[in-house]
Amino acid sequence: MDKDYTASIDSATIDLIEKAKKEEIETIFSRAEEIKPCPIGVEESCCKICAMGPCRLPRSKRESRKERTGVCGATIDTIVARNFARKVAAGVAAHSDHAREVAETFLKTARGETQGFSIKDELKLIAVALDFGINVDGKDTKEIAIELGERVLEEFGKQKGELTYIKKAPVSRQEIWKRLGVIPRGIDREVVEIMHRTHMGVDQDYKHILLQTTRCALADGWGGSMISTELQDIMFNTPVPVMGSINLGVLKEDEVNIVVHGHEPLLPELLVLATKDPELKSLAEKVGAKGINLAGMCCSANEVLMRHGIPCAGNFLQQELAIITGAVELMTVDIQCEMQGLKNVAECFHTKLITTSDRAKIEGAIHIEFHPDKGLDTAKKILRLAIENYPNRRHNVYIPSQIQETVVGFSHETINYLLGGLFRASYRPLNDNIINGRIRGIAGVVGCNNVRTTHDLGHITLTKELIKHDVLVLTTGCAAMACGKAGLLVPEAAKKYAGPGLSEVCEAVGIPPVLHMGACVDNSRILIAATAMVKEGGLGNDISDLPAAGAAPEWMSEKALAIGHYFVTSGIFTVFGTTWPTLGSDKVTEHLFHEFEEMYKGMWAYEPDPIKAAHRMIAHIDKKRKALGIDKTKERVLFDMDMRRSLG
Ligand code: BF8
Repeated sequence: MDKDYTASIDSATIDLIEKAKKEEIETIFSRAEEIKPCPIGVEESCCKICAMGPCRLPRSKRESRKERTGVCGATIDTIVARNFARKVAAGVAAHSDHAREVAETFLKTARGETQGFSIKDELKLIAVALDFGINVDGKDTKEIAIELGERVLEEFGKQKGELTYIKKAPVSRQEIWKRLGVIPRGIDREVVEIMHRTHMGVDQDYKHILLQTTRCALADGWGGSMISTELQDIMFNTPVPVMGSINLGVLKEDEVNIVVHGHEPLLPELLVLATKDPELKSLAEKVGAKGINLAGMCCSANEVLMRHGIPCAGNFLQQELAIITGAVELMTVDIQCEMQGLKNVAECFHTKLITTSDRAKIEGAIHIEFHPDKGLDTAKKILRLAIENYPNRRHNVYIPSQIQETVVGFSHETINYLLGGLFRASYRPLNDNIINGRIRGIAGVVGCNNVRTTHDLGHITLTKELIKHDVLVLTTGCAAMACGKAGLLVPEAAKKYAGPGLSEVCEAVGIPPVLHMGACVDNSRILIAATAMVKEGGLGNDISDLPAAGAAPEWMSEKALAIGHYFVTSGIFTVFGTTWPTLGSDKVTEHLFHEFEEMYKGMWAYEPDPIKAAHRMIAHIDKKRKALGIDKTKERVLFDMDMRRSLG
């Protein structure tokens, strides 16, 4: 049987897809061949919010009636906008509920009610406390942390006023939001209001629905996600560059393999701690294993990779394949992006699939609920289960050899320090290199894998094209892992793939041309970095003035839409690949793609071809450079005496 090279650009992935086929194990790749996307649903021309429908309104129906409407008279524009809004709300809810769990654990930790957690980054604790207006004078760490935990939790249920972190955005951005009436009040309120407004017979003006969509998305980027990132940094340390390794080759034939998959870094942090337990180490030896090998999958992988250098087994489309190696004793899943198909795959092997969140069970999986008050005990219990399962391997184990070294962990604080130095940490050198043209601009390349497009191809093609044209790339989520596997997250990649200007800067500072900034919630780090560049001066007064753009070439999740929407409405031109969920309505698409530029100075675009997408981003970056008057390389002028006198 010929290998299917259209499924992925990653040969480890292709090898394991072949193994699955030979052993007749169903995976997302085989299911995708059998199930094709619904052509009506793909453009969102379908309304199923009441029991009089579903009303299916494909474009082909246009000829038969004057206007495409549902039975209640809702226009296609209302229907498409409602569907879009609900997707964004689901994405915001996901990130924010993650944030709530982290905030609750943070507060319990501050009060001394958790096991295995502590406040690690005290400097950041003080910085965040000050952001929240807390007076830190004369207070100890515990007092500040308790006050901060209580204040942060209030952000979720706030009914009036503004989210605290809105104040972190450039003033000009806040003014745009104020003028449009889209500043979020409380995180939960904005999600609830979308669900209400999109109920049958409520908000039926697509532009009005999209205003609330913006308010909700901003409650993610400048709310839930930002809160997650900041509190996780305080509890687990702000990332600094670390070496790590990535791809399925990180699994070990002669060790107990445990894969942590999901998003909240709470249990994974304690699993890292538990692997050092001497009792568990000797138990592993007793069952014949050479050690305990913890590896990550999806965003949990990003979290433990950038804080501890724990190896990363892969991104979204590789989750089932990790089990198909036959070498995984146990996989933990908490929340988000975990396929239910994992359960069937695990049943074909000896792998134990463990659900750990009180909000997410998978039928047939073992449920061991994680609670922070007994966190370390739970982590040890899970490790013990994995170790005891090691002798039960029953299949031919095949672990691909592919493994790639990476350098990860470029938080905003680290970039600041690396560029400016310990004593005058600053974005000045970055801004200067953009102004002098060595760096053409900045791009955020983020988001998922999508089985409807070749695994990792969009991420790598787009990213390579950007760095070749001297655009520095910041990356998170599954995009970051794709870049890692392709060898773009090491300093040597600059010489190999980057244009001459970017390469020169990267070599001088010793950084890769693609900077790994973390998990999907850490896209908030990109907002903070962009704001820091504006505040540093010389590149305009607002995020929208920066020569910058964003992309999610292989997106699939509702969280990606939430992220994209807060990028756009924070002033960043953002291009999505694979498919676009408003194509059913010309008016909604026109509004998001063009009229948004007037409103927010940032707009959406859809371009499935990654090379074309890269060039749309570069064209936007060049447009911004021109507006700033930095589009021409300035010749160095040597002043003679007369010229100097005329200056005087
Ligand atoms: O939050 S990039 S597939 S793993 S949704 Fe999911 Fe998409 Fe991956 Fe992380 Ni983000």
